[in-house]
Amino acid sequence: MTKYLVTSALPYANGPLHFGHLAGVYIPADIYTRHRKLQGEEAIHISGSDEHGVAIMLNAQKEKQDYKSYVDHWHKDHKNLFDKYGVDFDFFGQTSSDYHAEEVIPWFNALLEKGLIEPREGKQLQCGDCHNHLPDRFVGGECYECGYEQARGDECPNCGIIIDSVKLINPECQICGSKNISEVSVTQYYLLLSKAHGDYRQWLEAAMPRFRKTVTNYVDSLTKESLHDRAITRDLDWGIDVPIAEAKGKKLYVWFDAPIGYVSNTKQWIKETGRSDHYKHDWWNNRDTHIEHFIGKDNIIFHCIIFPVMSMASEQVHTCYDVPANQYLNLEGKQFSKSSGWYVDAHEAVDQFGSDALRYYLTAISPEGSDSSFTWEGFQARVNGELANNIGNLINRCLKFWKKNWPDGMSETEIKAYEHLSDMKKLRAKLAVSKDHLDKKEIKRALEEVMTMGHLANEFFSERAPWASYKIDPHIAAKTISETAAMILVTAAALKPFTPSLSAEIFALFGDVSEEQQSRLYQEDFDVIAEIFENAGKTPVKAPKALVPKIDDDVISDLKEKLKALSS
Ligand code: B3M
Ligand code: ZN
Repeated sequence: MTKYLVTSALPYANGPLHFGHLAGVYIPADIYTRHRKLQGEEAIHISGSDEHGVAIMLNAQKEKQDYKSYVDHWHKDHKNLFDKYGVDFDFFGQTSSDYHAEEVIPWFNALLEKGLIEPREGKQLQCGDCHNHLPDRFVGGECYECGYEQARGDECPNCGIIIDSVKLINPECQICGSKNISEVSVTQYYLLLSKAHGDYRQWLEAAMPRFRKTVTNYVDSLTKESLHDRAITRDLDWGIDVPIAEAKGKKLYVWFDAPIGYVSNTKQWIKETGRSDHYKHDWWNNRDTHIEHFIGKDNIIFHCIIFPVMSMASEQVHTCYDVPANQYLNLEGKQFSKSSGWYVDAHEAVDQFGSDALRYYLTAISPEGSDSSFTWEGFQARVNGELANNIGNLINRCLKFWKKNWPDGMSETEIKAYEHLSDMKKLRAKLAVSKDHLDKKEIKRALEEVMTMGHLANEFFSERAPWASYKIDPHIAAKTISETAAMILVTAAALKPFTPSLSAEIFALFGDVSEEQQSRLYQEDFDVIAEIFENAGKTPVKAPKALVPKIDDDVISDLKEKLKALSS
């Protein structure tokens, strides 16, 4: 049976995460893993903080903190944010930990032994004023491809190319600001990707049909002709030591060790939970495992080219099955930017609105096929118009009516009316379609389908108009109510991967509905509905309150004002 090893990009422990990260990577990966688990499949969600690299060093220095305390701080902050958003991990580790370094060393050694790593003398920039060597983001300048003036020494945020820092135009030291920069010769270890081109292309050709078009097109054209060798060591004092004597003082490049974090964190998960399976035999090297990397589009090169080559050539782990890479999410049409204040604090937002409303909207606008934009008005419109109206209101109206008129429960025929209802078949089909989209990682379309389940229930409820039929024959109204409630239960199950806490609240209205019962319902076992009604004493145990609070206009205008003020 297929097992699912879901990973989401290890966020840099280097500053706050914003909606773009949540909508592009973490919420989709969480929804997907929840879906697999609810289906009764074996699935794990692995991630952790990415804690090495020059960008982190620069910021820690700026904050006058030692590197370890700096990354620990952001690690905690991110974990806490994920908790608030209901993004669950089976394990969320740290790449600055000993267990991670231990896992990385055999990869380097295997690649060295197989002739895929060799030392080479190359050019690097050095600052003439502060005398630091300037790998990666220690230097910035103008991109030689697109002319963007704030390119970084490792990549250009504008055109996305990987930058060869010695080619930057007008380079500037990011440590002291000097433009007095010269080229020096240094020895670094290179990963000889060029040697692996043939094997890599063979793998890619087979893998491409599984990838999204956006991923395939990009990677295919980038690697058709050749692969370029890349330096994988640096002269820094923060990172994993290069494990050979001749390289004393050198550290591994952050992107060499980071993806191995998926593997080390899986191993540590097993260790800390006391499980008996093996991280390689049972997961990473198991031919039944689908390894699926959720990432943003800026991480495609490392996940679709470099890590697969490292994995194949070192024979440490199997290569991935899929790389669901998303596009970017903007904020009111412009890129998120903490430094210029074009930014919403994701902690404050979830403290104010709760996880359901935000998860709902961030999924509804998920940048799956193309870039998309978060707007406060869009958030209000979709939460009020869809989640609150379509789901919250219906539940409120239906269950209030039930509680008021049949507080001591309904009769057996009334409570079982849903069994003969043709709309239940339609609902089952919709649930199946939604799960089908989730299987294919079409998260946004899956949610759209779930919302049509709500529409169906709403239409049914208003057409049957139980408030009117009650006056003529309460027995008929009772049936309509219990039938609508049955539809609500199925919809709550369908919503579970997307808005887990809202689903839990809906189920709680019927007393103790176990996780097992919720899963069975998700798996289309509608007999559970009778069990739930029966356990609850054939009446809801709790009167519903406003499940999805409406967001007022003045709340939204305040938030828009705040954004404007911060960014001006
Ligand atoms: N930390 C980049 C990022 O957060 C990087 C991902 C590593 S995944 C192995 O965008
Ligand atoms: Zn300098």
